[in-house]
Amino acid sequence: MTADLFDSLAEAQPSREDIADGAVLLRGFAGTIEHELIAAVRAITAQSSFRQMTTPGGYQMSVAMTNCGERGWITDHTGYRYDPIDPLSEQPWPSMPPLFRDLARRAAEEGGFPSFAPDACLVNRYEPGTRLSLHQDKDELDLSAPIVSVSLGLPATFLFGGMARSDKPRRFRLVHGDVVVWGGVTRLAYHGVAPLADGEHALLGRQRINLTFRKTR
Ligand code: MD3
Ligand code: FE
Repeated sequence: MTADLFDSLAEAQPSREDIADGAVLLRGFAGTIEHELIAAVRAITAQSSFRQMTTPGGYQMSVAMTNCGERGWITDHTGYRYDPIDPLSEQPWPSMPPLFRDLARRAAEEGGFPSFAPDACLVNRYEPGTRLSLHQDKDELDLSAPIVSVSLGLPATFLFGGMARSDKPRRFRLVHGDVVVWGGVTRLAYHGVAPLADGEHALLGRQRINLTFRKTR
């Protein structure tokens, strides 16, 4: 069976897989609303474009990012933070589409976290060769809330490490439509994304888009 055929079968049959303590992989959970999600991403980026941010250490990230919701994650020479204003447009971030909110809430519930109310959605764009090095997400005040991630476009190899940066990461393939709920002790695990392999996605072309829903306060 080809990888593409396998992916389409997986999308057609949503499944639930526990991948770690508090982390649940919902294969194909977002597949049924793929067109609406992509249209919403386009509307968001028309207001707040994708941009490559620079870390406090002076490195330009290879992944391009934007946000929607009440606050957006940004990094610059001063640090990392959630800010209500997009520094590029100098306007508030686009509001979070109800479709996004509902998807995140339904997924979190499925993953065992009822009434998840995200106030921020970070939108990451990967082009072939781009990667996200191992890191922890700890800029959110309420670490009892999960993070919900939605993968669209080209498949990626997700690196899932432990509580120490030196723990050898496990590798997961995440494909278009996959949703993961990251909660519990997993919330502070190191994680990243391996350099994106080149390819062509039927709806998104040569890119992968990842949405992460967060409750930041
Ligand atoms: C596990 N994004 O935006 S999503 C990020 O595919 C980020 O773009 C990756 O890491 C991406 O911060 C991974 C999956 C994810 C997100 C947050 C986590 C996994 C996580 C937080 C804790 C543990
Ligand atoms: Fe992260």
